[in-house]
Amino acid sequence: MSTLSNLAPIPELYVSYESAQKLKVEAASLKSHDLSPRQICDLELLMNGGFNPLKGFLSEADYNGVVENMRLADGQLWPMPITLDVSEDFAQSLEIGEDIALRDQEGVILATMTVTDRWEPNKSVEAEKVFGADDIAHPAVDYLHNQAGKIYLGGPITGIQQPVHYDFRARRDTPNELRAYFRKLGWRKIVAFQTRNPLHRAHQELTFRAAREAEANLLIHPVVGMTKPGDVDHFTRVRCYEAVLDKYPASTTSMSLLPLAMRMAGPREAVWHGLIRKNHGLTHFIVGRDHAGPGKNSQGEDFYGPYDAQELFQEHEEEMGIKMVPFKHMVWVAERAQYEAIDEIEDKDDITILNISGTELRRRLAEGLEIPEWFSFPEVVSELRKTKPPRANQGFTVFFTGFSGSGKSTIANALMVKLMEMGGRPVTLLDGDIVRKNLSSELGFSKEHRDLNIQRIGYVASEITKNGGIAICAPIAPYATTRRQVRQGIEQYGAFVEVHVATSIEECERRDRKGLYKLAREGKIKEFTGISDPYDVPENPELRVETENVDVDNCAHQVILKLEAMGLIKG
Ligand code: PPS
Repeated sequence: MSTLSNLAPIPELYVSYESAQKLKVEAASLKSHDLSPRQICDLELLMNGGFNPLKGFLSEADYNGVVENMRLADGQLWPMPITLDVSEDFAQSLEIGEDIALRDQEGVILATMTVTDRWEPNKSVEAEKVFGADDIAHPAVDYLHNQAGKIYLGGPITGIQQPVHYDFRARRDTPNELRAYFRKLGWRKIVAFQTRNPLHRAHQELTFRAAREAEANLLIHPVVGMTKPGDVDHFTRVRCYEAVLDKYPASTTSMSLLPLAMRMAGPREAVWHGLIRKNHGLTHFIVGRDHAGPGKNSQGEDFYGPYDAQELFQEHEEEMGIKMVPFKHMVWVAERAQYEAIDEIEDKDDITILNISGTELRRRLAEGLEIPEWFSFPEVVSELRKTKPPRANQGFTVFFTGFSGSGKSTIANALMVKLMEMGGRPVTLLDGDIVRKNLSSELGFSKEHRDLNIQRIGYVASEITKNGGIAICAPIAPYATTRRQVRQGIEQYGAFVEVHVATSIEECERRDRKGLYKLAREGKIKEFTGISDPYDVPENPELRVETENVDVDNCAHQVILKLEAMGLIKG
């Protein structure tokens, strides 16, 4: 394999500017699919050649090959299913051979696709084969089962325009733009560093060494499409990267942002990342320990072995045409005041080795503790502190759930008053009845309507949490899956504290404060939770409060104590 890039342009799926203008008008009358954020990322890399050799969303035969053995139907290596998942209704409304318009979230037509294939995938098989387990603790498996549509459409794409980005425009490059840039600078050997995290001193040291070892230039190539839920947002990260970039020699190091939607698929993802980088004109790629690892499975174990990604990459390196540079685990040696690769240190017993894990870093940020200079750059730490203030200054949501008449609203009201008395953050109460009056007045109590109601509450609470406020929600929220979705939406921005108000149905019916239970028993109110409609008891709420023989003030106080224990409020 040559270690020099040929840097010739690679094929894109866009039509010329003139044809695009014409096609855009014609496409307005086609049936259209509104792309999800992940599909927009996939489409961008399909259209600009980042996913070369793909010419569109996978056909059924290509999909089967990719899932089974990482190969397209014609035998080419491709490890990740790039599929267009849609609803059953939309899929059924189409004829095979029909062209559809693909729109972004504002309705702008980005591309058309000729639908050649339509099938219902076996998602459990996809999860097992591609992600290693049918376990929703894996973010991509969760997406597959809980967000992706039931039916996949496949077919070639005709690109009309790139998705619009308003942020960091000068830092975004298509594969051909990067190739042209490398050509211009005369760079023929370039090592890429993939990352979804802020860079600290150890990263700088290891990328620097990787480039030196490969005698190559360095491209910091962070993912800004979609990363693992809970990661530092890309706005903050890019500001951090820009600060770190100044520490590298400008003549040999550059940075470009990649609009990729990661799947956290470990070994397969490493091979995928390699192919994408090859398409961007790179010759070498740094693969670390547990590359693109998704964290722990539902048994608390790692999904993949720490070196699985390196092994799979190495197996396919020759065919991929991009060389792996294995990532060294760098640690700070206090006595020598420098970073060293842990496996190269011979006098381990005589020296002090220091390291701060990602978890420890998050803890220090959350608690406003010191982050030493040997670990990171002051500019990076100050950026991180701005977006991740200590927990006691972050927004959060308290989500009460329980039967009608269980006492949710009363406790929620008492909690609101106590929090307002403490001051510091704005507090909003989203009580079941208030929401039904102001946000959900057209909804009834079918499963579909209840879910919609809870999703609306979750959305408002996530916005409040994101902006540093406290949201107190108090709906019945009878379905565990919907509560979990709301939790996921909120935990990106702050804590989600689920409080199960565990008053028994017998007690609620005995109290019957609104007289509704009587009417439900008489059949005058249908679908009544606990009487004629289900309630999934929360399995692991942050707090369960009993209300029988306990006064409201005490119940609210239990919540306050929990919030204090979680570091969300100061005592
Ligand atoms: S849900 O399931 O979360 O969307 O319900 P929620 O928005 O909290 O609304 C519950 C309040 O509506 C009244 N009500 C009913 N509850 C349950 N089932 C049926 N069929 C029903 N019909 C009306 C009831 O007063 C609930 O108020 P709370 O505050 O929970 O007692």
